Amino acid sequence: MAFELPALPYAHDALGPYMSQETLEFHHDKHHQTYVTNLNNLIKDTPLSGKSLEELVTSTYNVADKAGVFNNASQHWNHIQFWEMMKPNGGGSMPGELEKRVVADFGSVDAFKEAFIAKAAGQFGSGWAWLVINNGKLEVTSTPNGVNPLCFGQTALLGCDVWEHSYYIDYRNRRPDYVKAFLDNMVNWENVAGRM
Ligand code: MN3
Repeated sequence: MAFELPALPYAHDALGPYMSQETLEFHHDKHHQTYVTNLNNLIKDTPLSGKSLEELVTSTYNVADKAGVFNNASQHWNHIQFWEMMKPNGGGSMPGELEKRVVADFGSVDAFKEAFIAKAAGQFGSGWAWLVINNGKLEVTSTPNGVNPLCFGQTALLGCDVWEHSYYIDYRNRRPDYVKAFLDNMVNWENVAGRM
């Protein structure tokens, strides 16, 4: 079965002004679609064609002749999570059980946000910033290109796409402003808490 681009869980203009309709039209309809199309073409009529998306990501990570499959499979997985991790009128306060764990592992919600923005800003070139559960503890990490927490056996609670295609139309080169708006105005914290 070929993979398919999932519909956005909200209208293209629903995240404005923090993420514009134009950004979502390019990012979801064109960039994400391209990963899905490339992935389907790469695995068609190969032994990989029956595998789940998660299996494709973990079994091709760091496998030299499977880099194309890995890049497109991981980016397909990353973007599915990314769209679900946002909602119109997002941000605001976290559900209690998530906030408790954030405070326990980072000291405060503000300290977590600072650490997340710093990781996102410090990722050189394209990649992702993550809030993960690693060995039972919350951590912020960043990964290059399409690499994601599945590759390291971590649970991804939140991921922020810091490829320029995710913010350049709306924020130009101001990546930290985009990540701050992501945390304060776009994140669906109920979805994040549900991943624990
Ligand atoms: Mn992207």
